[in-house]
Amino acid sequence: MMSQRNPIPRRQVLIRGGAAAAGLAVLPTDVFRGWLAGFDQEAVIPWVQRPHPGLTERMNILNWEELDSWITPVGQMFRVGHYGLPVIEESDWSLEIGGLVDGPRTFSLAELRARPRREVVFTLECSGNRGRPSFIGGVHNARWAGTSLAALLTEAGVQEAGIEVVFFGADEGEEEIRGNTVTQNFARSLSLEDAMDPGIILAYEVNGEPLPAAHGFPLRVIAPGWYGIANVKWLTRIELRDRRFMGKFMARDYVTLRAEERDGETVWTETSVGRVNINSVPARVTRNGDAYAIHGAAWGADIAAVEVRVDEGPWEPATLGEGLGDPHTWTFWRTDWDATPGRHAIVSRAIDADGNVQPAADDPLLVNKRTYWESNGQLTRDIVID
Ligand SMILES: Nc1nc2c(c(=O)[nH]1)N[C@H]1C(S)=C(S)[C@@H](COP(=O)(O)O)O[C@H]1N2
Ligand SMILES: [Mo]
Repeated sequence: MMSQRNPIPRRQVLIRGGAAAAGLAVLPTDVFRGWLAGFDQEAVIPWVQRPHPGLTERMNILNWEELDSWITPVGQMFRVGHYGLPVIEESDWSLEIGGLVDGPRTFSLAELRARPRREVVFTLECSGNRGRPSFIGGVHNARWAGTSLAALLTEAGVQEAGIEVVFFGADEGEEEIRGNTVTQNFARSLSLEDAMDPGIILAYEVNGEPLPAAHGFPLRVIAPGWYGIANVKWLTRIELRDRRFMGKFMARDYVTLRAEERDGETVWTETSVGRVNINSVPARVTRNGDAYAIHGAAWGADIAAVEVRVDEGPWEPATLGEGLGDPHTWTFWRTDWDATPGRHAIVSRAIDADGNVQPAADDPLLVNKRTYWESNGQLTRDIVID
């Protein structure tokens, strides 16, 4: 579905503007703390488009200009809860495994912690991220620790008919479904095949701390390669079923509606939001003396290259840094920029190991999409250089 990569044009030498230092807006957070080696006194130049204060307040979305560590500190992680925040006491909590298994059972948190420990760094992105212009910080990269889901399922003995693994959270809400008002727990599922991916863990720690309440205490699913919605927090029950699960967050919300053209005919498709898509953003522009640099992140695929374009200039390759080689974490990138005074538009595009290119904002794949989830188009951000 994505276009193939074009040859990278040769770098063009732009004519530098002088007096760049005059009137530079210096943010309080702009002391560069060693993101990529080389500079120790970089100032961040703010984007024209400011983060949405309401979203920052409500969801704690990432302010890209403040991003200075590859691992997102817990205090800077965005958070989502569709049914509010359930507060769970460890002593009242257990995890149940049931449905089509030979050995249904419950686990205390201590029993889960006693199992083999697995750690994974994972860039978790809300599938609604980038769906609205002000929502561009719904992503974090954290180190999660827990225990293997596949091992637990294998031990429970999944029966022949069990094809679907449903994860229930403790959070619940009232839903109106075809004239019925019912109280439901948050739930998402994976096919058994997907759930047996050895990379998926049931996590009880993030960045070395027990999960904070907002991020799923005491236990959550961490499914590298899947959008945030699949990473069920406040997990209480895992249930094996004999047919596809069609709960609200599988089949009513988090459904992507697209028009696809086939032989000149429009076919409307609806798919459940699931695996992540390739993405990148320009995170911040810095100045150190006369030297400007554009820094960003790319994720959602095995990132092989990132290219950056300023105004109507050529696409220029960025230098890839931390995270390179791990398809489940973001890869940081940077490129030097010969900035000239005035307003500039900066856009990035990520390219994966198979040569798939992050779609342009006007790619039919995105233009023909009617729902806001899975908006992974190239992001253009504006900046003014004095
Ligand atoms: N139980 C439960 N799990 C949930 C959700 C929820 O509302 N309830 N929201 C999901 C969504 S939409 C996202 S983007 C991620 C966000 O994870 P975070 O809050 O740890 O950043 O949690 C997912 N897991
Ligand atoms: Mo989400």
